[in-house]
Amino acid sequence: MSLNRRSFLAGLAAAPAALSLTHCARPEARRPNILLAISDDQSWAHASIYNDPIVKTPAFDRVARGGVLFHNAVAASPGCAPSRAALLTGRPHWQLREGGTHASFFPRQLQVYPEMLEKAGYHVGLTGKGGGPANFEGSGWPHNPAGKGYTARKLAQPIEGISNLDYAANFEDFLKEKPAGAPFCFWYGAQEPHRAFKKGIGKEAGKRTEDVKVPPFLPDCDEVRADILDYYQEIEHFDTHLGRMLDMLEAAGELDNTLVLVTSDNGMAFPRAKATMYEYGIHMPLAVMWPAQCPKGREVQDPVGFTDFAPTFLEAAGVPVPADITGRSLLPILRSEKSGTVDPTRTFAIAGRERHSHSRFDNLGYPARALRTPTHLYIRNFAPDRWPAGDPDGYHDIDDCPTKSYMLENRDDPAVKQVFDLTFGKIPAEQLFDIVADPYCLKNLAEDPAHSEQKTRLAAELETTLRAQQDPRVLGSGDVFESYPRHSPMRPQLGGFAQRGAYNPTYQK
Ligand SMILES: [Ca+2]
Repeated sequence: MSLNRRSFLAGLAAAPAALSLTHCARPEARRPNILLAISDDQSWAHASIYNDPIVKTPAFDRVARGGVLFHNAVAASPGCAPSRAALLTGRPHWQLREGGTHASFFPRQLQVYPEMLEKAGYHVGLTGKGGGPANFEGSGWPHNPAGKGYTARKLAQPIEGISNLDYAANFEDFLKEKPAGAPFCFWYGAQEPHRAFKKGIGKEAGKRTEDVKVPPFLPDCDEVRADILDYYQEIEHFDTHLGRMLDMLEAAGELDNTLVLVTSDNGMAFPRAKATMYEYGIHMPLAVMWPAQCPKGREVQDPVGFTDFAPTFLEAAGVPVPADITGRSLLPILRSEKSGTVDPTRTFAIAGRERHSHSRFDNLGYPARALRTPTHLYIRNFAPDRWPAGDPDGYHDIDDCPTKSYMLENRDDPAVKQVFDLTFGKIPAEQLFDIVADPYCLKNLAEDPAHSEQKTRLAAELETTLRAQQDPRVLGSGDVFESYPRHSPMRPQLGGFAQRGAYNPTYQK
């Protein structure tokens, strides 16, 4: 025992009054700050601590090492707006009416965790991309439900394809406005690695195409490898600003009592990833730390979902969790000392999708739901007659990009045709993947007799859960998802005069 510690303890023994003061001032007795850092369109595998050989994510890794690295985090949806809506509300997007739909209204009466924390005395703010895209103003919100925006500080040298916001500097401005003694809740929403990328930005930074391990659902060629490098470069931009924010908090002595959660909203904007229910669409990077309260250096296999984040933040802040929140707080996992499976009652997480971009006749979506266990992914497609990647006049549910162009141009090349058909072609009503053996979701086991018992069990579990949550999609009224207004641009060549959800100012919110 050091002399300092011995004299400190001796001092406590001699002065009981000092002990009680010390007790009151314990860091864990204070409400924590909440920092959410969310990238845009990043698949789970792409952080250095997940063993990606190229991308460097020291800030993400720092949070993981200082707390918990999750191996089975599942986005609520493979698209921005529904996934972020579930994160904000703690509820699945099928319970949120227009609020769970891409680019629609976001009902003002929805309860979101940043506003609840603000009412409880938190200093709340946002930089970058919050909830949405959605028409928040038209829904009566004073600002994005993720918080009041901080946008004054810009990058000294803007980079093509990357937001001109200096996210970390805006966080600094936000901290300066924080009333003394108040905890904060901040949403850092990077607009990276959302497309478009500056072509060649990865190579310019010294990354090498020969080092890329191309997921086998994409053609392996230089064009795709270079596209992946550009994606990595944008992830690093997100991570750099997170690192600056962590350093600021550490310098201010605030890091120890800050609950930091780092994730993305949906998978990488490549074919068979974003806007699909496959692993690279819904499996997310996730690292969480709260040094004052949570044992560090752990890796957890429990499946967790985006509806779990809001109740985690509310519980940590001592704010009652509303009864309609379906997610479960992660605090028991975070406070545990265990690695591996911490809570054996967490056996699966669920995700779903409806309408994403305007990509099908009459503005139709691609309704699907999925149940993800630590070993299997079961997907139910409710309209298998539709094209999963969008109608063939553009396959617009896949973001335009060099990889997509390459696949379209070379679709008849035998080296491309198999992966092209797999992703751009129609798919059956049920899909089952063994994601331990097949993390790229290439082999559908749904019709394999050896897996029929497994499939039946997972299908029943999904159905039971969705019914309990009153999902219109399983209750026979799924058409409601096709009826909500869309505020983002519509493609005139799709649907002719019958554009469901075309903006209508008289629509009753
Ligand atoms: Ca996104």
